[in-house]
Amino acid sequence: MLGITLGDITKIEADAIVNAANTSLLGGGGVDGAIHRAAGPKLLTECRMLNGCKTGQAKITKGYWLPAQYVIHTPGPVWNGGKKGEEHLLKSCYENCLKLAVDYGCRTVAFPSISTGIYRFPLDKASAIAVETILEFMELHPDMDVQMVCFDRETFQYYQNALETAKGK
Ligand code: AR6
Repeated sequence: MLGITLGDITKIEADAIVNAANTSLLGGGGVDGAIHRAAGPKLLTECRMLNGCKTGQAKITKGYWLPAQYVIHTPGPVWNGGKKGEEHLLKSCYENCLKLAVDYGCRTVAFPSISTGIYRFPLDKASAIAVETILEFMELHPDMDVQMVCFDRETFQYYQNALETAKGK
């Protein structure tokens, strides 16, 4: 099932939560900062050993003090007008996170709205890509339980609309 919720992803008791990281994987602002604060300093220690991550790819760590067992870190694309492969890269983020989740036996996975904060990806496009990619993946893995955890009402509304639209197709 794909659910859309309003809340703080650091509080979610999923097998894995996703971090909208940067390519250094060494922390930052936004949801990345919140996840590192809530997980505690050992998360950064483990991240230092990963040698970064390319945009659109994903790497996994333990969750430490988080209620989630794992954190899947993915650097989303910075929005630069849409002609630099941003949409394809954002789709890759969702796909690669879900593949990694399956490889690690995770059934419940929570995503934040990747790239729509500091990276400025337009919410209408990002929400449609996220919802369509997750639904496509779940056709092959129907037992998975995925939620989009939105931090504000505007984001929540966009993802709800995207889910309604996708269901109507
Ligand atoms: N729970 C859920 N969503 C959150 C939370 C939270 N606790 N905090 C913020 N969000 P952003 P990006 C939402 O900027 O655009 C970092 O510095 C936020 O409201 O966190 O992918 C990284 O290190 C927005 O809807 O990520 C990178 O340098 C969404 O999460 C850069 O920011 C994503 O916003 C990545 O930028």
